[in-house]
Amino acid sequence: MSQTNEFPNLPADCKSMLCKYLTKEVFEALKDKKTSNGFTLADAINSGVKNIDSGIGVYAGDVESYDLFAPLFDPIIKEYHGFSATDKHVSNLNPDDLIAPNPDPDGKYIISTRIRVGRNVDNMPLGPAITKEQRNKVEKDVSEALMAMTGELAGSYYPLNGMSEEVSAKLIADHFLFKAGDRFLEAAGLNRDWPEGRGIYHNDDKTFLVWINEEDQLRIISMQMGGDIKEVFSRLMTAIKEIEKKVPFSFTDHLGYITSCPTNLGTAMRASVHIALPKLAEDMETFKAITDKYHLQIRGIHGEHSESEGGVYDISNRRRLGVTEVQCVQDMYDGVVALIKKEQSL
Ligand code: ADP
Ligand code: ILO
Repeated sequence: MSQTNEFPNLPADCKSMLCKYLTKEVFEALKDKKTSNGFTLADAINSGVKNIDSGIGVYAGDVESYDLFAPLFDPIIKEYHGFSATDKHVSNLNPDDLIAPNPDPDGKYIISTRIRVGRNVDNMPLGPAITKEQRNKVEKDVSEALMAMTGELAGSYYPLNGMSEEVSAKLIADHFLFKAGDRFLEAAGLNRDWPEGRGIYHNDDKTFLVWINEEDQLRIISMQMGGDIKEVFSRLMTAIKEIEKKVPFSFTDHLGYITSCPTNLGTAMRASVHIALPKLAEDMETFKAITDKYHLQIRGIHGEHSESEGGVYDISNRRRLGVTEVQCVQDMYDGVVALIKKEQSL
Protein backbone atom coordinates (compact mmCIF):
# COMPACT_ATOMS: atom_id res chain seq x y z
CA MET A 1 0.00 0.00 0.00
CA SER A 2 1.30 3.47 -0.78
CA GLN A 3 1.57 6.72 1.09
CA THR A 4 2.20 10.28 -0.06
CA ASN A 5 2.83 13.58 1.66
CA GLU A 6 2.17 15.58 -1.51
CA PHE A 7 -1.27 16.97 -2.31
CA PRO A 8 -2.12 15.44 -5.72
CA ASN A 9 -1.91 17.51 -8.84
CA LEU A 10 -5.59 17.83 -9.82
CA PRO A 11 -6.47 20.05 -12.79
CA ALA A 12 -8.77 23.02 -12.17
CA ASP A 13 -11.39 21.75 -14.63
CA CYS A 14 -11.58 18.28 -12.99
CA LYS A 15 -15.24 17.43 -12.32
CA SER A 16 -15.00 14.33 -10.13
CA MET A 17 -16.29 14.22 -6.57
CA LEU A 18 -12.72 13.51 -5.48
CA CYS A 19 -11.61 16.86 -6.92
CA LYS A 20 -14.57 18.56 -5.30
CA TYR A 21 -14.15 17.17 -1.79
CA LEU A 22 -10.41 16.52 -1.40
CA THR A 23 -9.52 19.92 -0.01
CA LYS A 24 -6.03 20.65 1.33
CA GLU A 25 -7.50 20.51 4.87
CA VAL A 26 -9.06 17.07 4.31
CA PHE A 27 -5.83 15.83 2.75
CA GLU A 28 -3.71 17.03 5.70
CA ALA A 29 -6.10 15.46 8.23
CA LEU A 30 -6.10 12.05 6.51
CA LYS A 31 -2.75 11.63 4.75
CA ASP A 32 -1.03 9.71 7.56
CA LYS A 33 -3.92 7.42 8.46
CA LYS A 34 -3.89 3.70 7.69
CA THR A 35 -6.56 1.02 8.25
CA SER A 36 -5.71 -2.29 9.94
CA ASN A 37 -5.28 -3.74 6.43
CA GLY A 38 -2.68 -1.06 5.65
CA PHE A 39 -5.01 0.91 3.31
CA THR A 40 -4.12 4.61 3.03
CA LEU A 41 -5.62 7.83 1.66
CA ALA A 42 -3.24 7.56 -1.30
CA ASP A 43 -4.72 4.13 -2.10
CA ALA A 44 -8.30 5.42 -1.74
CA ILE A 45 -7.79 8.29 -4.19
CA ASN A 46 -5.41 6.73 -6.72
CA SER A 47 -8.14 5.82 -9.24
CA GLY A 48 -9.43 9.41 -9.38
CA VAL A 49 -5.93 10.90 -9.43
CA LYS A 50 -4.87 8.67 -12.36
CA ASN A 51 -8.23 9.05 -14.16
CA ILE A 52 -9.17 12.68 -13.96
CA ASP A 53 -12.31 12.02 -16.03
CA SER A 54 -13.72 9.92 -13.14
CA GLY A 55 -17.21 10.74 -11.95
CA ILE A 56 -16.39 9.77 -8.37
CA GLY A 57 -12.69 8.83 -8.13
CA VAL A 58 -12.44 7.03 -4.76
CA TYR A 59 -12.56 3.41 -3.53
CA ALA A 60 -12.55 1.85 -0.05
CA GLY A 61 -10.10 -0.90 0.91
CA ASP A 62 -12.20 -2.23 3.77
CA VAL A 63 -15.24 -1.37 5.86
CA GLU A 64 -12.93 0.60 8.19
CA SER A 65 -12.01 2.97 5.32
CA TYR A 66 -15.51 4.47 5.41
CA ASP A 67 -14.95 5.56 9.06
CA LEU A 68 -11.28 6.44 8.94
CA PHE A 69 -11.56 8.51 5.76
CA ALA A 70 -15.08 9.80 6.54
CA PRO A 71 -14.18 13.48 5.91
CA LEU A 72 -13.68 12.47 2.27
CA PHE A 73 -16.23 9.64 1.87
CA ASP A 74 -19.16 11.24 3.76
CA PRO A 75 -19.68 14.27 1.48
CA ILE A 76 -19.39 12.00 -1.58
CA ILE A 77 -21.99 9.61 -0.13
CA LYS A 78 -24.20 12.60 0.73
CA GLU A 79 -24.01 14.05 -2.77
CA TYR A 80 -24.43 10.75 -4.64
CA HIS A 81 -27.17 9.13 -2.51
CA GLY A 82 -28.59 12.12 -0.62
CA PHE A 83 -27.71 10.15 2.54
CA SER A 84 -26.29 11.81 5.69
CA ALA A 85 -23.81 10.51 8.26
CA THR A 86 -26.68 10.16 10.79
CA ASP A 87 -29.11 8.34 8.42
CA LYS A 88 -29.84 4.62 8.69
CA HIS A 89 -30.12 2.24 5.76
CA VAL A 90 -33.31 0.17 5.29
CA SER A 91 -33.77 -3.09 3.42
CA ASN A 92 -36.75 -4.78 1.73
CA LEU A 93 -36.15 -7.94 -0.29
CA ASN A 94 -39.84 -8.86 -0.63
CA PRO A 95 -40.89 -9.13 -4.30
CA ASP A 96 -44.57 -8.96 -3.25
CA ASP A 97 -44.04 -5.27 -2.43
CA LEU A 98 -42.92 -4.41 -5.97
CA ILE A 99 -45.62 -3.11 -8.30
CA ALA A 100 -44.21 -3.71 -11.76
CA PRO A 101 -46.43 -5.28 -14.43
CA ASN A 102 -44.46 -5.59 -17.70
CA PRO A 103 -44.39 -2.00 -19.07
CA ASP A 104 -43.83 -3.27 -22.63
CA PRO A 105 -45.68 -6.58 -23.12
CA ASP A 106 -45.42 -6.31 -26.94
CA GLY A 107 -41.63 -6.02 -26.73
CA LYS A 108 -41.40 -2.81 -28.77
CA TYR A 109 -38.95 -0.97 -26.55
CA ILE A 110 -37.38 -3.11 -23.80
CA ILE A 111 -34.78 -5.53 -25.12
CA SER A 112 -33.64 -7.01 -21.82
CA THR A 113 -33.78 -6.53 -18.06
CA ARG A 114 -30.92 -7.06 -15.61
CA ILE A 115 -30.72 -6.54 -11.86
CA ARG A 116 -27.49 -7.00 -9.94
CA VAL A 117 -26.29 -6.53 -6.40
CA GLY A 118 -22.73 -6.25 -5.16
CA ARG A 119 -21.67 -8.19 -2.07
CA ASN A 120 -18.42 -8.66 -0.17
CA VAL A 121 -17.48 -11.32 2.33
CA ASP A 122 -17.66 -10.35 6.00
CA ASN A 123 -14.30 -9.97 7.77
CA MET A 124 -12.32 -9.79 4.53
CA PRO A 125 -10.65 -6.69 3.10
CA LEU A 126 -12.41 -5.33 -0.01
CA GLY A 127 -10.81 -5.89 -3.44
CA PRO A 128 -8.49 -2.84 -3.38
CA ALA A 129 -6.74 -4.12 -0.22
CA ILE A 130 -7.19 -7.89 -0.48
CA THR A 131 -4.14 -10.19 -0.72
CA LYS A 132 -3.78 -12.84 -3.42
CA GLU A 133 -4.31 -15.63 -0.86
CA GLN A 134 -7.43 -13.99 0.57
CA ARG A 135 -8.84 -13.44 -2.94
CA ASN A 136 -8.24 -17.08 -3.83
CA LYS A 137 -10.00 -18.15 -0.63
CA VAL A 138 -13.01 -15.99 -1.52
CA GLU A 139 -13.11 -17.63 -4.96
CA LYS A 140 -12.98 -21.11 -3.43
CA ASP A 141 -15.59 -20.48 -0.71
CA VAL A 142 -18.03 -18.64 -2.97
CA SER A 143 -17.75 -21.00 -5.94
CA GLU A 144 -18.26 -24.01 -3.62
CA ALA A 145 -21.37 -22.39 -2.13
CA LEU A 146 -22.71 -21.69 -5.63
CA MET A 147 -22.08 -25.21 -6.86
CA ALA A 148 -24.57 -26.40 -4.22
CA MET A 149 -27.40 -24.31 -5.72
CA THR A 150 -30.37 -26.28 -7.01
CA GLY A 151 -33.34 -25.93 -9.39
CA GLU A 152 -33.32 -22.88 -11.67
CA LEU A 153 -30.19 -21.55 -9.93
CA ALA A 154 -28.08 -24.69 -10.49
CA GLY A 155 -25.09 -24.07 -12.76
CA SER A 156 -21.32 -24.24 -13.19
CA TYR A 157 -18.35 -22.09 -12.28
CA TYR A 158 -15.97 -20.93 -15.03
CA PRO A 159 -12.66 -19.49 -13.76
CA LEU A 160 -11.14 -16.74 -15.91
CA ASN A 161 -7.76 -18.41 -15.58
CA GLY A 162 -7.67 -20.84 -18.50
CA MET A 163 -10.80 -19.50 -20.24
CA SER A 164 -10.14 -19.14 -23.98
CA GLU A 165 -10.04 -15.67 -25.53
CA GLU A 166 -12.92 -16.70 -27.80
CA VAL A 167 -15.20 -17.80 -24.96
CA SER A 168 -14.54 -14.71 -22.83
CA ALA A 169 -15.00 -12.34 -25.81
CA LYS A 170 -18.39 -13.91 -26.58
CA LEU A 171 -19.52 -13.76 -22.94
CA ILE A 172 -18.54 -10.06 -22.80
CA ALA A 173 -20.21 -9.20 -26.13
CA ASP A 174 -23.40 -10.96 -24.96
CA HIS A 175 -23.38 -8.80 -21.78
CA PHE A 176 -22.77 -11.70 -19.39
CA LEU A 177 -19.14 -11.19 -18.34
CA PHE A 178 -17.10 -8.22 -17.09
CA LYS A 179 -14.39 -6.72 -19.29
CA ALA A 180 -10.67 -7.01 -18.56
CA GLY A 181 -8.36 -4.05 -18.12
CA ASP A 182 -10.76 -1.38 -16.84
CA ARG A 183 -8.48 1.61 -16.13
CA PHE A 184 -10.54 2.83 -13.15
CA LEU A 185 -10.33 -0.58 -11.46
CA GLU A 186 -6.67 -0.93 -12.46
CA ALA A 187 -5.68 2.25 -10.60
CA ALA A 188 -7.82 1.21 -7.63
CA GLY A 189 -5.68 -1.92 -7.26
CA LEU A 190 -8.60 -4.14 -8.23
CA ASN A 191 -6.86 -5.86 -11.15
CA ARG A 192 -3.86 -7.17 -9.19
CA ASP A 193 -2.90 -10.80 -10.00
CA TRP A 194 -5.39 -10.83 -12.92
CA PRO A 195 -6.90 -13.23 -13.98
CA GLU A 196 -6.24 -15.45 -10.97
CA GLY A 197 -9.10 -15.73 -8.49
CA ARG A 198 -11.71 -14.31 -10.90
CA GLY A 199 -14.49 -16.10 -12.67
CA ILE A 200 -18.16 -16.39 -13.51
CA TYR A 201 -20.83 -18.81 -12.33
CA HIS A 202 -24.02 -19.18 -14.34
CA ASN A 203 -27.01 -21.45 -14.85
CA ASP A 204 -27.64 -23.03 -18.27
CA ASP A 205 -30.02 -20.28 -19.42
CA LYS A 206 -27.68 -17.52 -18.21
CA THR A 207 -30.56 -15.94 -16.29
CA PHE A 208 -28.67 -16.24 -13.00
CA LEU A 209 -25.00 -15.30 -12.88
CA VAL A 210 -22.40 -14.46 -10.25
CA TRP A 211 -19.18 -12.62 -11.00
CA ILE A 212 -16.44 -13.50 -8.52
CA ASN A 213 -13.72 -11.01 -7.51
CA GLU A 214 -14.35 -8.21 -9.97
CA GLU A 215 -14.99 -4.77 -8.41
CA ASP A 216 -16.77 -6.53 -5.56
CA GLN A 217 -16.19 -10.09 -4.41
CA LEU A 218 -19.65 -11.05 -5.60
CA ARG A 219 -21.85 -9.45 -8.19
CA ILE A 220 -25.09 -11.45 -8.09
CA ILE A 221 -27.04 -11.00 -11.30
CA SER A 222 -30.50 -11.94 -12.57
CA MET A 223 -31.28 -11.15 -16.21
CA GLN A 224 -33.46 -12.15 -19.13
CA MET A 225 -34.80 -10.88 -22.42
CA GLY A 226 -37.88 -8.60 -22.35
CA GLY A 227 -39.45 -6.44 -19.66
CA ASP A 228 -40.71 -8.79 -16.95
CA ILE A 229 -38.94 -6.81 -14.24
CA LYS A 230 -40.76 -8.53 -11.38
CA GLU A 231 -39.66 -11.99 -12.50
CA VAL A 232 -36.04 -10.82 -12.71
CA PHE A 233 -36.29 -9.24 -9.23
CA SER A 234 -37.93 -12.32 -7.68
CA ARG A 235 -35.21 -14.63 -9.02
CA LEU A 236 -32.51 -12.35 -7.64
CA MET A 237 -34.11 -12.15 -4.19
CA THR A 238 -34.31 -15.96 -3.98
CA ALA A 239 -30.67 -16.27 -5.04
CA ILE A 240 -29.38 -13.68 -2.57
CA LYS A 241 -31.15 -15.38 0.33
CA GLU A 242 -29.75 -18.79 -0.68
CA ILE A 243 -26.17 -17.53 -1.03
CA GLU A 244 -26.33 -15.60 2.25
CA LYS A 245 -27.08 -18.85 4.10
CA LYS A 246 -23.55 -20.00 3.23
CA VAL A 247 -21.52 -16.83 2.69
CA PRO A 248 -21.76 -14.12 5.39
CA PHE A 249 -21.85 -10.69 3.72
CA SER A 250 -20.20 -7.49 4.97
CA PHE A 251 -23.00 -5.22 6.26
CA THR A 252 -23.42 -2.32 8.69
CA ASP A 253 -26.64 -0.76 9.98
CA HIS A 254 -25.53 2.64 8.74
CA LEU A 255 -24.20 1.83 5.25
CA GLY A 256 -26.03 -1.41 4.46
CA TYR A 257 -24.07 -3.82 2.25
CA ILE A 258 -20.45 -2.70 2.03
CA THR A 259 -18.93 -2.25 -1.41
CA SER A 260 -15.58 -0.97 -2.66
CA CYS A 261 -17.13 1.99 -4.54
CA PRO A 262 -19.25 4.37 -2.44
CA THR A 263 -21.86 4.63 -5.24
CA ASN A 264 -22.80 1.00 -4.63
CA LEU A 265 -23.29 1.08 -0.84
CA GLY A 266 -26.62 0.18 0.76
CA THR A 267 -28.62 -2.09 -1.49
CA ALA A 268 -25.63 -2.33 -3.89
CA MET A 269 -28.36 -2.75 -6.48
CA ARG A 270 -28.43 -1.61 -10.09
CA ALA A 271 -31.67 -2.50 -11.88
CA SER A 272 -31.51 -1.78 -15.58
CA VAL A 273 -33.23 -2.24 -18.90
CA HIS A 274 -31.70 -2.06 -22.33
CA ILE A 275 -34.32 0.03 -24.07
CA ALA A 276 -34.72 1.44 -27.60
CA LEU A 277 -35.69 5.11 -27.48
CA PRO A 278 -34.59 6.43 -30.91
CA LYS A 279 -36.92 9.45 -30.98
CA LEU A 280 -36.20 10.59 -27.44
CA ALA A 281 -32.49 10.19 -28.18
CA GLU A 282 -32.80 13.14 -30.56
CA ASP A 283 -33.89 15.38 -27.70
CA MET A 284 -31.42 14.66 -24.91
CA GLU A 285 -32.69 17.58 -22.83
CA THR A 286 -36.18 16.05 -22.49
CA PHE A 287 -34.63 12.57 -22.06
CA LYS A 288 -32.44 13.81 -19.18
CA ALA A 289 -35.29 15.75 -17.55
CA ILE A 290 -37.24 12.47 -17.25
CA THR A 291 -34.28 10.42 -16.02
CA ASP A 292 -33.44 13.10 -13.42
CA LYS A 293 -37.03 13.21 -12.18
CA TYR A 294 -37.01 9.45 -11.54
CA HIS A 295 -33.43 9.29 -10.16
CA LEU A 296 -32.18 7.31 -13.13
CA GLN A 297 -28.79 6.98 -14.79
CA ILE A 298 -28.20 6.65 -18.54
CA ARG A 299 -25.37 4.35 -19.69
CA GLY A 300 -24.32 2.96 -23.08
CA ILE A 301 -25.10 -0.66 -23.86
CA HIS A 302 -21.64 -2.05 -23.27
CA GLY A 303 -21.58 -1.05 -19.61
CA GLU A 304 -20.41 1.97 -17.71
CA HIS A 305 -18.29 4.50 -19.63
CA SER A 306 -19.60 3.08 -22.97
CA GLU A 307 -21.72 4.79 -25.64
CA SER A 308 -25.27 4.13 -26.82
CA GLU A 309 -25.71 2.25 -30.09
CA GLY A 310 -28.68 2.68 -32.44
CA GLY A 311 -30.81 4.60 -29.94
CA VAL A 312 -30.55 1.78 -27.36
CA TYR A 313 -29.70 2.83 -23.81
CA ASP A 314 -29.02 1.20 -20.45
CA ILE A 315 -31.39 2.90 -18.01
CA SER A 316 -30.97 2.16 -14.29
CA ASN A 317 -31.66 3.43 -10.78
CA ARG A 318 -29.09 5.88 -9.51
CA ARG A 319 -29.84 5.80 -5.76
CA ARG A 320 -28.86 2.69 -3.82
CA LEU A 321 -28.35 3.78 -0.18
CA GLY A 322 -31.14 4.87 2.18
CA VAL A 323 -33.73 3.37 -0.18
CA THR A 324 -34.87 -0.27 -0.14
CA GLU A 325 -34.21 -2.83 -2.87
CA VAL A 326 -37.91 -2.61 -3.80
CA GLN A 327 -37.63 1.19 -4.10
CA CYS A 328 -34.52 0.91 -6.34
CA VAL A 329 -36.46 -1.21 -8.81
CA GLN A 330 -39.56 0.94 -8.42
CA ASP A 331 -37.48 4.04 -9.38
CA MET A 332 -36.35 2.26 -12.53
CA TYR A 333 -39.80 0.90 -13.33
CA ASP A 334 -41.65 4.22 -12.88
CA GLY A 335 -39.03 6.04 -14.96
CA VAL A 336 -39.16 3.46 -17.74
CA VAL A 337 -42.96 3.76 -17.91
CA ALA A 338 -42.56 7.56 -18.27
CA LEU A 339 -39.84 7.18 -20.93
CA ILE A 340 -41.95 4.79 -23.01
CA LYS A 341 -44.95 7.13 -22.75
CA LYS A 342 -42.83 10.04 -24.00
CA GLU A 343 -41.30 7.99 -26.84
CA GLN A 344 -44.81 6.97 -27.97
CA SER A 345 -45.92 10.60 -28.05
CA LEU A 346 -43.10 11.72 -30.36
P1 ADP B 1 -22.60 -3.19 -13.45
O1 ADP B 1 -24.03 -3.16 -13.76
O2 ADP B 1 -22.21 -4.53 -12.99
O3 ADP B 1 -22.24 -2.08 -12.54
P2 ADP B 1 -21.77 -2.45 -16.20
O4 ADP B 1 -22.50 -1.17 -16.38
O5 ADP B 1 -20.35 -2.47 -16.64
O6 ADP B 1 -21.68 -2.92 -14.70
O7 ADP B 1 -22.58 -3.59 -16.95
C1 ADP B 1 -22.11 -4.90 -16.95
C2 ADP B 1 -22.63 -5.67 -18.15
O8 ADP B 1 -24.03 -5.86 -18.03
C3 ADP B 1 -22.41 -4.95 -19.48
O9 ADP B 1 -22.05 -5.89 -20.46
C4 ADP B 1 -23.78 -4.40 -19.79
O10 ADP B 1 -24.00 -4.22 -21.17
C5 ADP B 1 -24.65 -5.50 -19.24
N1 ADP B 1 -26.01 -5.03 -18.94
C6 ADP B 1 -26.39 -4.06 -18.09
N2 ADP B 1 -27.72 -3.91 -18.10
C7 ADP B 1 -28.22 -4.80 -18.99
C8 ADP B 1 -29.52 -5.15 -19.46
N3 ADP B 1 -30.59 -4.55 -18.97
N4 ADP B 1 -29.62 -6.13 -20.38
C9 ADP B 1 -28.52 -6.76 -20.86
N5 ADP B 1 -27.29 -6.50 -20.46
C10 ADP B 1 -27.12 -5.53 -19.53
N1 ILO C 1 -14.55 5.03 -10.41
C1 ILO C 1 -15.37 5.30 -11.57
C2 ILO C 1 -16.69 4.55 -11.50
C3 ILO C 1 -17.63 5.01 -10.43
C4 ILO C 1 -18.98 4.36 -10.33
N2 ILO C 1 -19.07 3.09 -10.94
C5 ILO C 1 -18.65 1.95 -10.45
C6 ILO C 1 -18.52 0.85 -11.40
N3 ILO C 1 -18.39 1.78 -9.32
C7 ILO C 1 -15.62 6.78 -11.65
O1 ILO C 1 -15.37 7.46 -10.65
O2 ILO C 1 -16.08 7.24 -12.71
